[in-house]
Amino acid sequence: MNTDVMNTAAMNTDVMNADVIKTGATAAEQSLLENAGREWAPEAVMALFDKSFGDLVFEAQRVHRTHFKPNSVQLSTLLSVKTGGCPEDCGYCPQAARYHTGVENQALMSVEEVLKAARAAKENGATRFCMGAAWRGPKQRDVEKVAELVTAVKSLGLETCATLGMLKEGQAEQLKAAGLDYYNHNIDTGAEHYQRIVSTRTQDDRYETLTRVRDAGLNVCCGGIVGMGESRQTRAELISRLASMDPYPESVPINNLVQVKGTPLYGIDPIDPFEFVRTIACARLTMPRAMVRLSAGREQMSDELQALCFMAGANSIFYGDKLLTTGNPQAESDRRLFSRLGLETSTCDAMAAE
Ligand code: SAM
Ligand code: DTB
Ligand code: SF4
Repeated sequence: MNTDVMNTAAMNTDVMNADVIKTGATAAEQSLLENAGREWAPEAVMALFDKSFGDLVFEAQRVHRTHFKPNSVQLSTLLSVKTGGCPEDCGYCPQAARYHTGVENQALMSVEEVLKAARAAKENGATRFCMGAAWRGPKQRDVEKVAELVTAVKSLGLETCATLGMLKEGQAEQLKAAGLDYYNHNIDTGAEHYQRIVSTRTQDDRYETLTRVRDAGLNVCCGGIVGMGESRQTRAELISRLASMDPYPESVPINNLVQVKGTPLYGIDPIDPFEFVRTIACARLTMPRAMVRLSAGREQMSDELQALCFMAGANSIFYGDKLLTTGNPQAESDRRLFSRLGLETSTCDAMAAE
């Protein structure tokens, strides 16, 4: 990492400390804006994590309001279009064939089945439909079939997203040509911790796919999972790596590990909820224009914790009673929460601050 960059980021953090939190002046906004598109050293992100909770959430909320309407949230609905039987060994994942989690394998769904789910998602208010497949990466014939699914979903007027694993040369372009808007591919955690959680691929493999996705002109959806026994330092590294991508991802899902019996991470100590909120706030501060998605793990969260996440800068969720294979709050209960918090739902395009 370039030391000038590290120093700039650290200095900006000092500026925030000294001038802004006390005075409420706009210097922090300025310094954060200047940082957009620059590298964020792990040390600089760590300095954000180490702030008092109130200062951190206050600052994140302010940056959020600079770029987005403060009370709008975007809704994405997930569908597992190919389930289970995955050859990888991701220690968090219920779909890895080698863990006995009770997930039933299901072959790639037909266009009709997917359209039915996508229509229901749209009727329920989702604006983006995200199709997930339990593959290490798609074969050429899989990409062709998924391309048909993408075109069909797009024709309903929904934004499209897919998460299919590692892509080979040319595949991202094929998906883009079919009408794909976003590709989700998470780096999951810090580099060292990653090797403890996944052994069948490297994090560099993930970066290679992310480069292909970016080069094909697709929007990048890339984030991680916390609550996997990592340290704060590791969380700071995750955020630093995401924020230092040039450009940083348009969409940043922050997942709280859903512990599934049979996976190696089942039974691990859960993350302190305030630390989860801090992670959201750090994502918002370092990637001011990204959609920060409060992702997996909401079913295990209280309404109050979710409200704190929205205050810390989350402005998107997965909506619908299922994630891929695990549960998510019922749409009805989410609608009640939005109403209690005075949140309105919106498309990404309509969310920019006026
Ligand atoms: N197989 C593809 C891949 O790994 O990229 C796509 C599907 S995979 C299930 C999508 C993402 O879901 C993973 O990268 C991981 O971040 C997240 N995920 C999987 N299991 C999870 C769990 N138990 N809790 C939270 N997030 C999880
Ligand atoms: C993301 O970051 N989280 C979603 C989506 N991208 C594909 C997946 C969460 C999966 C949770 C475990 C499951 O339901 O199988
Ligand atoms: Fe397979 Fe993706 Fe699950 Fe890893 S996260 S086991 S690659 S489905």
